[in-house]
Order: sequence, then C-alpha cells, then structure tokens
Amino acid sequence: MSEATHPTGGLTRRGFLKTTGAAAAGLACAGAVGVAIGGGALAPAKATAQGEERTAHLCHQFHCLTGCNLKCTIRDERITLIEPSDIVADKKHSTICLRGIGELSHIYAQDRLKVPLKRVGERGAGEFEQISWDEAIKTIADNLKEAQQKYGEGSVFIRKSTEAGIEFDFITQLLHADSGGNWGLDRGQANGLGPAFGPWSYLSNRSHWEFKDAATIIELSHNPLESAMVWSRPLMDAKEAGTYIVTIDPRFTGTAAKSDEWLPVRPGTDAALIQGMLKAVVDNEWYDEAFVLAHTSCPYLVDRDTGKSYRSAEVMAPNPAVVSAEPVGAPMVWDTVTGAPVLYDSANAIPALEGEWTVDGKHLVTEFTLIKEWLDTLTLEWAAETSGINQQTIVNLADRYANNGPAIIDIGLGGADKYTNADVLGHSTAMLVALTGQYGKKGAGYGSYCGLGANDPSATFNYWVLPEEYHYGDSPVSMYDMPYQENSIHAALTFGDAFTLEAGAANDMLEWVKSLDFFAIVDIYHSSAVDYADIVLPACTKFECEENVKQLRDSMGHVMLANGMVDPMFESKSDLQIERLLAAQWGLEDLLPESYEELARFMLDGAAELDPRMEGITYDALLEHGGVMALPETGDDYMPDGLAEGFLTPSTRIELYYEYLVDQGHELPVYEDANEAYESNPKKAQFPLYFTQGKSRYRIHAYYSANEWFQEDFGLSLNIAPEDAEARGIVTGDDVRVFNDRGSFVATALVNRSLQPGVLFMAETTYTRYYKEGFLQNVTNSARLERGYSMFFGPQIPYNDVLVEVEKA
Ligand SMILES: Nc1nc2c(c(=O)[nH]1)N[C@H]1C(S)=C(S)[C@@H](COP(=O)(O)OP(=O)(O)OC[C@H]3O[C@@H](n4cnc5c(=O)[nH]c(N)nc54)[C@H](O)[C@@H]3O)O[C@H]1N2
Ligand SMILES: Nc1nc2c(c(=O)[nH]1)N[C@H]1C(S)=C(S)[C@@H](COP(=O)(O)OP(=O)(O)OC[C@H]3O[C@@H](n4cnc5c(=O)[nH]c(N)nc54)[C@H](O)[C@@H]3O)O[C@H]1N2
Ligand SMILES: [Mo]
Repeated sequence: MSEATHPTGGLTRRGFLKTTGAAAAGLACAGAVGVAIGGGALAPAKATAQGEERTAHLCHQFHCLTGCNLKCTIRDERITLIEPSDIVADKKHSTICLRGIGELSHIYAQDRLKVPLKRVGERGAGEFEQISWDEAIKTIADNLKEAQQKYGEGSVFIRKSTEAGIEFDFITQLLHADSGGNWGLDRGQANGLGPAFGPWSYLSNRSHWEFKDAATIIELSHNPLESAMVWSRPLMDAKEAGTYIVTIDPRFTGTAAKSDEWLPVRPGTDAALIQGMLKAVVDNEWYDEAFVLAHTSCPYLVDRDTGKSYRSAEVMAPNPAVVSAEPVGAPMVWDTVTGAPVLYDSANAIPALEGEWTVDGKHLVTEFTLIKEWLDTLTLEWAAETSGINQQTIVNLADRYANNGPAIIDIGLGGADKYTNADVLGHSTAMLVALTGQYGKKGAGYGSYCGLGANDPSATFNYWVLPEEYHYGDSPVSMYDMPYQENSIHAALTFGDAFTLEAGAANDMLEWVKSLDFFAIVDIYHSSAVDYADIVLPACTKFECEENVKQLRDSMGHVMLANGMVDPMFESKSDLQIERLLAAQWGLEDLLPESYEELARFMLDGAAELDPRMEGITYDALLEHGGVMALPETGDDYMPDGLAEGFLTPSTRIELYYEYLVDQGHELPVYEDANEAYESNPKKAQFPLYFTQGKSRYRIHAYYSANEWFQEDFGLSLNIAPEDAEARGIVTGDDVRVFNDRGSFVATALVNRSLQPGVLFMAETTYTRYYKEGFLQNVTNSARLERGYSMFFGPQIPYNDVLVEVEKA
C-alpha cells in the first residue's frame, strides 16, 4: 500500500513503515512502552521542509456524538495540520473542537501502544515484552479455542468499546462469543420514560435547530457546552432569539453560565424537583386538559383494589418498552354520556378525566385521579427540602414551563442518569411533559437532543452481514454483573478498555478480570486495562490505515469517507486487519471484507435502492468530492412527532401508569432516594461528600488523555468548594486522596466556587498511568437496581451515586 497512488491528489505515499517500524522494534521491550523514540515517528515535521503535500478528510470521533469532518494536511507522510472541513455543504457544519485541533499531539503521543506485547509480570504490574504479530495472534486464538473446547462457546467474552465498534464487529459473531449483554449506560431516565412514550423515545425526535422556537429550554443534567460543544450553536441561537434557558445541575457549568437561571440541585434528587413542578401544575390546573384527554392514558380506568388496569377481553400487543410483558386487553374509560365503561377509543364517548365508580363490585378510578391522589401526598416543602431548590423557584419554573408557550426539556445522558433512581426521574419528567402537552409542536419536546439521527438526517448504508450461522452468543449475565454473579466466562478479548471505562467499582471488575484464564486487549493507547492483559495488540488511530481509505460514516447530514490516510505508525494495524488476522486462525477470514475499500464499496453499493436520498453518493463520487457529500436537505421538521401516527405503546397514547411495576410500588413515579448519594444515608458520617463526574471538553471519556498538551493543563482536577477545602486544610494544587469503602485515588485539588459545599466534581475518566495512585473508577458505585432487571434497558451503572471523603495526600 505504501506506494499506492492517492486517489484524489494523485500523489504517492512513501514507505513510512520501513523506518518507523525499525525504530519501534529497537525500543520495545519490558517497560519501554511510552519511552520517547528519538528522531523517529514522533519527531515534529520541519515546517520549512519542501515535500509532498496533500489533504485528506475524515469523520472525527463519534463518541462525543459530534462527528466533525476534519481536513488534514499531510506533508511527507506526516500529518501536519488539522482544520475544520471546508468542503461540507453547509458552513454551520464546518466545525472542530479542542480535541480535533489537538490531534497532532495525540496521534504522535508518546503513550501510543507501539508493538504487540506479552505479559511477563503479575496481572496488573504492567510488565511486558515485545512479541511478533504472528505469535500474538496465535496466542490469542489458542487461548480462545482452548476455553471454548473446555468450557463451551459461551466461555469467551468479546467486547468493543463504542468508538472501536461502530463499523463492524465480526470476530465476536464468528466465535459466537458473549458480548456482555445489557450495556448499563445512558438509559437510566430512558427506562422510566420508555413505557410512556415508546422504548427509544429518550432520543428526541425533534431537531435541536428548533431550540430557537422554544420560549423555554430546561437543560436537565446536561452540559452541552462541553458534552456537545459543536452543537452549542443551536442553544446560543435560541439565547439570541430570547429563549429563556434554565440549567439544572449541582455544578455551575459552562452551560449554566450561559443560562438565564441556574438551579444547583442536590445530587441524585432531580426527581423531587420535577415532582414539585408536577404538583404545582396539577394543583394550579396548569395542565393541558385537551391534550391529556386526546393523547394520554390519564382517563383510563384502574381497579383501585388491585392496582391493575381495567381492560376489555380484546387482546393488544404488550408494551414494547417492558421486558417480558404479556399481551393485555384494551384499556377502558368512563363514558360520561352513557355512564358506563367503554373502550378507550370509542368514537362517540366523552371520557371522564377524573372520578370513581363501582362496576361489578370493582372500584374503578381514572389514572388521573390516582395521579392527583399521589401528588396530594407530596408537599412543595418536601420537594424543596429534598432537592435543595426553594419552593417559589420550583413553582415559578413550573409556571414558566406550562404556561408560557412551547418548552423543551433537553436531558443529559450523564449526570442525573447515573444514579439508581434515574428511572423515577424519567417517569416523572414523562408525566410533566404529557400533562402540560409540551410535545409534538414546534419548539416543544423532551429527550436527549443528541443528534444521533435527530438533528440531521442520517444516511442509509448496506450492512455487511455474515452467513446466518455466525452470530452473537447468548449473554446471560451482563458485563457489569460479571464480578458479582456466577457466569461462564473464562477468556476475554476487548477492543478498547471496556472493563475499567464502562464498569463502576473498577477494583471489583479488575479482581474478576484477574481471575480469568486469559485476557487480551486491542487498543491504541496504554489504557488502564492494558496492564491486566496477557496479550496487547496496538491498533492505529483513525488517521492511519494500510490503505488510502478508512471508515465510511455519516454525520451532520453528510456521508464521509476517510481518505488519504497515512500508514499505521510503529507496528500498529487497523482494527479490520486485526479482525482478519484473528479470523484467519479459524480459517474464516474470507467472510470479512478484505479492505476498508471493499467494505465502503459494499456499504454504498445499491444504497440508493434502499433510500433515494443516497442517489449519486457512490464510492467513486465520494473520492472525487474529497470524501464528503451532503445528503439532500430535509428541513428541521422531518421527524414524526408521535401524535399523528401514535406512540409505541399498546394503546398508541402516552401511557403514564406503569402497571408492570404495581408489585414494586412504582406504578406512579414514587420518589426514592438514590442508592448511596442521599442526605440521610448513615454512610455520610464517614464519607460526607457527594462525588459527581461528567464529561470534559478535552477528552472523550479516557480518550485524548495521552495528548501531552492536555495533561499539562487539564489533568486530574478534583473540583472542591472553598468551605470543604478549608475544613480539610486543602488549597488549590494540593495532592488530595479521594476515598470510600470501595477504593481511593490521588488527584490535584482545584478549589472553586462552581460547586455547592458538600459536592465534588471530577471529569471522568483517565487511564491509570496518569494518576499518582489509584484512579477515579475505584470509588464509583456498581450497585444494580433490582427493579432495573424488568426494564427495557436493564439496570444502569450509577457512577455518580457516590459518597467519599477527601484528605491531603
Ligand atoms: N467532550 C465530551 N463530550 C461527550 C462525551 C465525552 O466523553 N466528552 N461523551 C458523550 C457521551 S457517551 C454522553 S453519555 C454524553 C453525556 O452528556 P452530558 O449528560 O451533558 O454529560 P455529563 O457531563 O456526564 O453530565 C452532565 C452534567 O450532569 C451534572 N450532574 C451530576 N450529577 C447530577 C445530578 O444529580 N443532577 C443533575 N441535574 N445534574 C448532575 C454534572 O455536573 C454535569 O455537568 O456526552 C457525550 N459527549
Ligand atoms: N466514572 C464514570 N465512568 C463513566 C462515566 C461516568 O460518568 N463516570 N460515563 C460513562 C459513559 S456515558 C460511557 S458512554 C462510557 C464510555 O465507555 P466506552 O464506550 O468504552 O468509551 P469509548 O471512549 O468509546 O472507548 C474508549 C476505549 O476505546 C479505545 N479506542 C478508541 N478508539 C478506538 C479504535 O478505533 N480502535 C480500538 N481498538 N480502540 C479504540 C480507547 O483507547 C479506550 O480504551 O463510559 C462510562 N464511564
Ligand atoms: Mo455515554
């Protein structure tokens, strides 16, 4: 490939590997990973050099949910400049963030994994020696084969981290491996919202470009100015248009700073705040009665004595958002014309919204009556005391939300989602949206406005499928349960560090990993789990490939084919070639695409037959256009709003009463404390501080930690309020130890006013090698909510549901 002609620029690529490979082979041995390679691949390009220069474009990271198209200047086979793309159709999509600008320092970082490694020390000690690719691949295959022969197919666990797993995941399916079951991430509120609006309704079906059409936007536990930087634009457009923005966050975030109002909620108590709003809405009759009658389950009848819905014999499909739900009868309402129960959709009926009747000895009430009775048991004093937000503020917000034109609740998938009581929050917010009718009209809506197909139309590609006999194995135990529940896993292979990034209480997870017969990892950087692996394979970054093209993705209304890549650095390889090498050990490599080019051609070939909007977007056309082509415009309002064609619920209306949780007392969003983070927890005597985390604009989770610029200036800051710091004799710059009964780590104190006393904040997560001692994920919580197992997305990992103490280290 090194001599291949560049398809757009017509320039040749040099034999880059010939020199860097030799340099890397010379240095790699135990402990040498991360040592500087003098004058080799990591040396800066000379700005004055006269050399061959070309540009290439690619879709940057997915997992910041952004996917900027970046323009790279490559001189003498070294990337020398990274800029926002100038060939996207719409200038507003010409975006880049600090991570994109800083990529040079990241791609050429010292902490890249450079060569295949074999563990020589204890698991966890990080002692390795260099081995050949052949030996590494064979060792992995031998161990996976042995496990499957000894213990069965289900004994092999293979998991890709999100960013590593977007285009394909072949080897897992070829081996029928266990891929770890429910993810346990980003769907805590979704669990509580799904039964009402449909399983995937937590992803807003509206465009964030209509933020400016809202009178009010509530940013609920969401910090888009860091977690969705390049889309802060629609939010700022709204601000300029006069939209009133409220941010609910324990911390004074960048987003809070741009808002009209900041509500510093106590961690883990958002549901109490929303329930205070619900109470104000119902007590003051600020609900939208016409919407409630037409589109929600509020008039449906419930048998007061059993808590079960009163239904006809006629069978309807079960609620798709409820695990193992049974088919149900059609709901009934009380018809005020005939004075009798009738089917909910009877044409001539005028259903009662409230009331209680006795039919055949059954005491029937409407759901709305039950909701009112439940809200009567709550007080605004309670909501204020629990959430830390005063009563009048709660009432004012409810008034503004319900009575002041269209309003949006834009939820974050971090923050409040990462407590065990997130489903209660989701259910409460669903009720608030439904009762006020803030749904299905321009400038109104609820969910994560996260652009995953919602802000921009997405492309249609063919999907490379393996022959039927190759498929994922069962995952009877989810990954987050593996340290705690009996399971059949004996050997593991991960692409990216899933074990410590995706599981709370990393000490527990790593103890379990240590108990495995075998563990191998494919990563680009020396991530935390690398030290526990028996074999380590170095993958290359997005900017490198054995070929001139790499992944095909779609983002921001464009199809993007990464083109003009440089060769993989050191001895790294692309994920596709690594999967092919592995597959070859089973003689199955021919089932995989040979190259990214073959994969991209396949994905595009005939795509226009699946979706006419793909017309003309072919592999060759893409290369001619520098790798970027726009999809036809669809306008802001292209997504269905759910009202016309109905919701994905049995009755196609918003169903607010969760019959499947009657036995657990959660048919209504009855408040409950978080698992650990709550005021009256006796643990607070020992561990008095809430430890919250969130995203940093400098990283995508742990990714970008290896960028040395970021390490210098944006390292391991533990944000602490002045009162808490003073009480412990801590000043900015001190090394501090953060600890609880699960573990500890050392970070650098940053004393500041962004936090209320009693609350800490730190950006999640960074590879262990950047800590002096321990790491953040040691102290986080892995409690799983029992109720969660009956929910669509399963229990969620409550990373933020954490109490700690801090002392000077
Ligand atoms: N830069 C960057 N962007 C990213 C990512 C990244 O790693 N880096 N990751 C992407 C991913 S996977 C996700 S899921 C999204 C998440 O996007 P967000 O939800 O915006 O991300 P977070 O920063 O985790 O959480 C948001 C806020 O929740 C606050 N918070 C903590 N506890 C509570 C609480 O109890 N109540 C309330 N109301 N707020 C609380 C935190 O202070 C934080 O400011 O970001 C995506 N975007
Ligand atoms: N304490 C705490 N932990 C959290 C959170 C929190 O709030 N607090 N938030 C959580 C959230 S919202 C999420 S979504 C998860 C994210 O967890 P992941 O889905 O695992 O995160 P990613 O950033 O996609 O993947 C990062 C890993 O993949 C590697 N990698 C990146 N690109 C590639 C590639 O192309 N090929 C290969 N082979 N490897 C690659 C990186 O080096 C790193 O090891 O983390 C969660 N972890
Ligand atoms: Mo996430």
